[in-house]
Amino acid sequence: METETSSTTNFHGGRLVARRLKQYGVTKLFTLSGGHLFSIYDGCRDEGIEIVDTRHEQAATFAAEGWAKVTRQPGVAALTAGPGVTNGLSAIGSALQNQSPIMVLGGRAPALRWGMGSLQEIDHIPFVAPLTKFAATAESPEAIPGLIDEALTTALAPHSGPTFIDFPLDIVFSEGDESPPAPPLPDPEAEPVAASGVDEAIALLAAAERPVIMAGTNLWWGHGEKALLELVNERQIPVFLNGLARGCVPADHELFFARARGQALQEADVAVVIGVPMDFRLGFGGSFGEETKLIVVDRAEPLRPNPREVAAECYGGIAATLDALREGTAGLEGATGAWATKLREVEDEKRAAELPELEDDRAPLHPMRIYHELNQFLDRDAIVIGDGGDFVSFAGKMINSYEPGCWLDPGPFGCLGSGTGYALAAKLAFPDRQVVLIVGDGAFGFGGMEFDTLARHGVNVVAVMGNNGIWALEKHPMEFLYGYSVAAELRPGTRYDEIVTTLGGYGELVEKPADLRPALERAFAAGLPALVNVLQDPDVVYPRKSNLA
Ligand SMILES: Cc1ncc(C[n+]2csc(CCOP(=O)(O)OP(=O)(O)O)c2C)c(N)n1
Ligand SMILES: [Mg+2]
Repeated sequence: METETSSTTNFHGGRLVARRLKQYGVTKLFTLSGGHLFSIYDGCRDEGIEIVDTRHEQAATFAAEGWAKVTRQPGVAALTAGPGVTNGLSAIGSALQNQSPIMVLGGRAPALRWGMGSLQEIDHIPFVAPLTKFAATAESPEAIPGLIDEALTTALAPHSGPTFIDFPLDIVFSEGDESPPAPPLPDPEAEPVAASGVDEAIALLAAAERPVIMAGTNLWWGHGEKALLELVNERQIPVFLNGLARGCVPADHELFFARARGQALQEADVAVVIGVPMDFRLGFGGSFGEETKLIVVDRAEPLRPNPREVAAECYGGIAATLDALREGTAGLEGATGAWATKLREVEDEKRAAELPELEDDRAPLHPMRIYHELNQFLDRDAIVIGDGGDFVSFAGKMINSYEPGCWLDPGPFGCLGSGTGYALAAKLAFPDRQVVLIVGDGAFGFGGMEFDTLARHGVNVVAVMGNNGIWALEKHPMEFLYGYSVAAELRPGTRYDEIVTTLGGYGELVEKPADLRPALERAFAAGLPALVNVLQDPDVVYPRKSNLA
């Protein structure tokens, strides 16, 4: 198909796509087949980009997001025209709210007959644009490399997020010249210190007696984990983490706290809020005390205005800004040990109160017992992925992260079904590490067929299911509010493990606590994607304050 000319080289559109991806170091394309994508596949085959095909486009798109989350390199999915793209929308919406840099490539009905009613013809751009930072249609083969440059650059630039290009069938099958080599992509480590707010922040921090740090996902996207650890160590500031920041300070660090969060954020005189919006997870700012002075550090201005007054706003490179805060407060009094000691007492007391639940020997099992057993299996660098309702809330509490990029949850968009896609990508990116999927029986329904994908591609993820036969995160609150529940039941005791076995994986049912550990041992040793289907007590209610707002 290629013809050499004196100054430029002609390639078909799909090959132009693949050549650009290769220049940027992309090694995997997550997809589900469709004729509109054939020339992109052909290009990937020629360029040595691995095609990983799933059973639903949502999973392919979540896999692209999972790839981004664990590698911090852009994840790429290709979705066929029309229903392929619409099936990917929930995952694109998740990537937008998680600020995950992904690029979605769409097939598209031919430009030549546009508007005449071709198969799967629909204009994606108007409905994809609100979910992305950039959405465009390739108008010619020559335009393809430049569009990919723009889409990947935009995906990675702060705030990072999803981008989209679709390729009309006639254009992606035609030949065109390749434009000059790909320019370098944005480098988060080179982002400069915040242009303003740093002096105010230093003054606040230097005078603080009860400082805390609350850090979230953009700390990870902004490559701020090393700078955070140095700031925490040198200034002795207690730290709380959520989202992808989990693990940026190891769970066994003397200044890492989790259970003391409510009290610490309320009583802090100064809180440094790093890379996390003050959304529902932080009570729209109300998680901090009324008197707490806030320092907000992020890669760029927040997408929504801060919901409460902020004393110092520092928007710029997270690592450079945290370094500036550390250096600017060197030699100053700073936090006293008494504050951290008090929080440690609160933390220890709350953890001690949980001990009986860890040993709970009821059958079906208590979720805390399940995690107590699982924790004994996990390596320090295990990647744990949560997909479900209450079962995952318990995991969020119980699973410790010791390294960054080890905890993947759906994030604030809260989309059930992200887990199998995330797990597929995480294990492909790190084949030698444990990748464990924590999945509710409800959540399994959205992506369970991806065990076929895992089996076909030889991706040995171990899933642990909390099978309570209900949508617990909905059933319990509805009963609390109305005294009854509807649309909240699933079939009790369904043998989801047998589905996995049928799909070519390894499955086991666990009904009693004593059987869990040996089942986990066999699952990890199986050399196949595995599901340990653990029957879980449906009457255990997760102690949550609110789940709707
Ligand atoms: C796509 C999608 N649909 C519905 C919901 C609402 N929802 C949130 S948690 C939940 C229950 C999940 O049930 P399961 O996975 O069995 O976990 P459990 O709460 O029972 O532990 C539901 C239905 C959602 N977040 N995402
Ligand atoms: Mg359930």
